[in-house]
Amino acid sequence: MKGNIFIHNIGTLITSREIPKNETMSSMENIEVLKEAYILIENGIIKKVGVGDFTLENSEDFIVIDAGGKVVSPGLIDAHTHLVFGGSRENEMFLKMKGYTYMDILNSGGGILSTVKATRKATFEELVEKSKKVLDNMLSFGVTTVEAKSGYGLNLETEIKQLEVNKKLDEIHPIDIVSTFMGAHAVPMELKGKEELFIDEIIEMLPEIKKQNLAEFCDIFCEEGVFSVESSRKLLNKAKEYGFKLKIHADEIVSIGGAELAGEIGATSAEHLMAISTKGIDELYENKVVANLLPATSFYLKKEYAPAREMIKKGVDIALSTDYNPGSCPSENLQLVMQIAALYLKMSPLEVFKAVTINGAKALDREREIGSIEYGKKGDIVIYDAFNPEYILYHFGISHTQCVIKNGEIVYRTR
Ligand code: IZC
Ligand code: ZN
Repeated sequence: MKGNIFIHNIGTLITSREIPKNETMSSMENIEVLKEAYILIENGIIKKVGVGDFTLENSEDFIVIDAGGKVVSPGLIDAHTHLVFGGSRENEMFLKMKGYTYMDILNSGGGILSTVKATRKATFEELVEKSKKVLDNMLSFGVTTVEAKSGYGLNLETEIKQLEVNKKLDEIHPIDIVSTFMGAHAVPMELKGKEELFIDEIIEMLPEIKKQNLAEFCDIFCEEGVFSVESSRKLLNKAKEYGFKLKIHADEIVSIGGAELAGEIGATSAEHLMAISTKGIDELYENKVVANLLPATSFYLKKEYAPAREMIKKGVDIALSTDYNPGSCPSENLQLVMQIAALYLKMSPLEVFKAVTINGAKALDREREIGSIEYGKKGDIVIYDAFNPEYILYHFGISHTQCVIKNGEIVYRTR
């Protein structure tokens, strides 16, 4: 029967179900881990999770998988990507080596603006084909849900085209797509120097995007030299009125108060946060904003890493995502992000797994449906070719995925 799977002989099952904290755990280590466990999925939904022996009745109705004593986790969640775009920007990598910064390149009409040109030119079908390949790679790393932002159109027509590509991908690919409208990604060439005017244009796009039900979240690149805190406040408050949930690219390069704004407006998540202030950390904590950290971007741009340990000490919920995009993170490898987080953000294995499962779900307001292996949630599961979680973080640069199950069906398998 479709969506019926029984997985047994699981050596270590990271269910990511949140459990009460005790004094030996950090604020991010309170997730359940079971030994010698099994999972029963019926009609795509998790029906039973347990340890020890379990006799499966009517086993002929189920696909039975012996996990061989290996590690199993919920399907991974990549809660921040710029998935859909035309072209690529390998030329910038070598400009950066000559000393040009990300912002220098953007200010001279390259960077985001060169991707805007290529995305405006690309057809709907071209964008679908190109992004589908990326989703296949993501799936091979164990990812079963992806957030995808627009923001390479900077006009209504192309922003809608990008969001329609998201919708199409959600229909044709096993990975679930969560759509974010990010028209405020950069000021377009044709309005250079006219940030306020452009913000008003973006605000005018909101009702159309909402009417066509093309995005659940609204996001903005709040950064020195891109969009100010005032512009971000204006746009995001309007978006809230129209019923969008909010995200904000905050304190990536300079600390201008983006995290504080995330707290003030009740954003679901704040992204990047490499330059966050202590006050910003307090605001995230007090307003229950998820800190969505993107350490592969720090790695790629050779920049500071976000102060994850300070955030964890305060009690902030951290998610980890790729930031997959053609400029600052041309990689869709979420397992590499996990490995970088362990090495450079100094996160423990449980903290890392929590960040890419249940906290990724919180960053997308999906924690009631996905992100943990417990009764009633979607049957999204990863089986790793590894016997302990530490090994997955230690052996870096490869994919440890052995099998991915989405809604109770096998959608990727290496052996
Ligand atoms: O295309 O450079 N940071 N937006 C904000 C990006 C990176 C994507 C890009
Ligand atoms: Zn981003």
